[in-house]
Amino acid sequence: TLKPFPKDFLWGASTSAYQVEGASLEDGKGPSFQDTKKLPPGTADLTVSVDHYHRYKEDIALMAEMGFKAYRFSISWSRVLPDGIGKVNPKGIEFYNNLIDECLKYGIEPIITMFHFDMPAALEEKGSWSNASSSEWFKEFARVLFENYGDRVKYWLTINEQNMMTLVGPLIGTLRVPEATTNLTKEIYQQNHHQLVAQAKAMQLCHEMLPKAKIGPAPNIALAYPNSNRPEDIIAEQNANAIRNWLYLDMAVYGRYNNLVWAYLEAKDATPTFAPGDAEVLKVAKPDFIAFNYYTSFTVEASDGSEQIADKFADQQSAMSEPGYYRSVQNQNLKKTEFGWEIDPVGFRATMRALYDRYQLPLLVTENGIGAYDELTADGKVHDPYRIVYLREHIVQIKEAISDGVEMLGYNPWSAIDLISTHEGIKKRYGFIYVDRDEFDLKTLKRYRKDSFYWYKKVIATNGEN
Ligand code: BGP
Repeated sequence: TLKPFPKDFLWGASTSAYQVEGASLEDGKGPSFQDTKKLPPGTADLTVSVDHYHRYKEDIALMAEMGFKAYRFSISWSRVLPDGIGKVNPKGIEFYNNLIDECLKYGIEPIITMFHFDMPAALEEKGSWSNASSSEWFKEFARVLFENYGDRVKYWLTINEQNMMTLVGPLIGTLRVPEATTNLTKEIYQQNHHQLVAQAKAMQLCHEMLPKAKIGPAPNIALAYPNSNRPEDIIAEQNANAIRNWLYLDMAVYGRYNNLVWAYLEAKDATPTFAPGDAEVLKVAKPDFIAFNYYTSFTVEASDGSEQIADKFADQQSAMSEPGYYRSVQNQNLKKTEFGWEIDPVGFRATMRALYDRYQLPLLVTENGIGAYDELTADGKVHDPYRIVYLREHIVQIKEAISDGVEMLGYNPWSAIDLISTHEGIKKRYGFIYVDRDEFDLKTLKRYRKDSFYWYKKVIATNGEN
């Protein structure tokens, strides 16, 4: 028999600011990269999103009805600091004060992501993460958050999916490439280094200012599998795990660059430059837990480097390959979602075990879920059995992992409410709560409870036994 979930397990769900809030230029908010970026064709813009900014009370009430113990959301940097640095926007501070208080009113623990893909436009103009001052900008932003919300917020996440920004930044759209760039890999990993330092400074500051708070990184972690038992594929699998996963967490936890990644960067003449003080803060700062997003596993085979990739960032599969190190391939054992993502609940268990074995820190799941074309029926229902199946299968694997001895803090799937997808607009829905809007027609923006809403409510009420 499997062990039960811990009594104080943080059941909840996630969102991010630009994907739900809207009010993109209201009440003094400065534009962020999300407001100025070129949208993927045929997708909604983020001026209204799902209007969480104005409807947060109704939304939190629905989360409370499901029995949420936690709500993971992000703070829009440019709502709080319209220029990214300097002047604070009181209305922005007030909005998150209200949001936090609304959660606490229902006993919902706010879990705050400090950065979720939305660099203030004013800092984009200064070079974004390529600017060596970016870690200081982030530290000062962190200080504003800790000063204003630290009395009530216990769980902090530094940077959402830093590894995805590094590996597939051009696909997410978060990468800024300065004109003078001659070695793209070097530029990308220098930006990555600035983010690692930014994270370390925020973790250190958090522990100085808020001794009771807990803070951790939130990368997207998916264990890499070898496509066969060919020894060359095992080497590829090790390369893939190092470059995709361990780089980020080895640095966060042990304060050192993973040796396989360092060797890879040396081969590309792309090792990052350390500023004075970087090595020390990276060494000293420590996370209290590891948060991670998991949607699918990752299968690779050996690559001799001879394959020609015309445009590495043309699609996710080639973007996730590293010629000469590993090639991303489809896993023939797995089914896929409507949007082509492989479904691998057992890989979730394998990922939790690997993370805990390697780092011995409690784990917090900050994203997991299935994007689908949900349909609102004439009588106001949304039948989403595929979501219930997907989430149930993944929750069972958390139980397995707990029984394997892994320390789990909580589960916050993507997403609490329908929101604008990073690549596909509103048509790719993830929420327990349906929002009545189309890509280009805002309709009523009314909220509806999906079938998965009632199911998740039972899951939480029974502490995961349902
Ligand atoms: C993660 C991001 C989220 C969210 C999710 C689903 O990478 O942290 O912001 O978008 O993936 O991805 P998508 O919207 O592309 O389906």
